[in-house]
Amino acid sequence: MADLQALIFDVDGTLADTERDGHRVAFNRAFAEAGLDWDWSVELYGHLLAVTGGKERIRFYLDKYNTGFQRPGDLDGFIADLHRSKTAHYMTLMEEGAIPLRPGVQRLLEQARSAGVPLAIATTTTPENVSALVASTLPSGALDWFTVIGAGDIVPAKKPAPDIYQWVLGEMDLDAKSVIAFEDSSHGVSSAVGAGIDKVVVTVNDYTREQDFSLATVVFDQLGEASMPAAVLDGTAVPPGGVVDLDYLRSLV
Ligand code: XBP
Ligand code: MG
Repeated sequence: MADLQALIFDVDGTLADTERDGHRVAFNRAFAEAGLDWDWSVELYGHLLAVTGGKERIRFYLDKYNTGFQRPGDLDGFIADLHRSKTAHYMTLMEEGAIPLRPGVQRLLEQARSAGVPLAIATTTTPENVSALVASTLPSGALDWFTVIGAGDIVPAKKPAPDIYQWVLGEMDLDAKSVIAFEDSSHGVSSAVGAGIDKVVVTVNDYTREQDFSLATVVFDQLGEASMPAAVLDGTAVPPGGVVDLDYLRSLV
């Protein structure tokens, strides 16, 4: 049995349910501030999540859902400005404590730290957003819990491309077969699997519940606490007591 050498976490939808009440709201505030009458409803945002990355998502919206918009000459610059404003709004939302961590996340992070199992992040979102979420939900200095944070434009191709997981594995000099990735979306699973990681634990949310997770190792509703056991939605390896802990994760590797 290989050793479990690291846990690599996605952020949006996995550490916290940030999409509907975080990113979506921040996008809408940036649009309003820029004098745009765009409004990304909860439902429309579900469609826009087909594309990862905020700048890429704005472009996808214009290409597919708002084709009549009179585009400025410098579309890249326009999108970059909008996205900068969106990031600022998102960070404000996090400072206000808008989004808690998902059940079991802090427990598992702390358990891994105590056991000396390295932690890392592989996300599509902007690095400042990761810092803001961690600062608002975990003890001071918790960003240092993560040996490596792979985020945003550090790689050119975002999930479902494998680049961000490959980058994290390379930075930590890890064998893909000795780590576990945590994801909430099929794009995230594809990215991890594409990087050679064959153990991917999924915790679904309202936006991703119906996606195809056939490449995942196991699919849960959440990571579970003793008082709130996780339900296995797909997979055969059931954690004792419904709590996804290190013993259970080691048994997967
Ligand atoms: C997360 C995303 C992100 C956020 C927005 O995907 O798609 O784009 O929605 O973040 P994943 P930015 O969880 O698969 O990494 O606006 O900072 O790009
Ligand atoms: Mg995600």
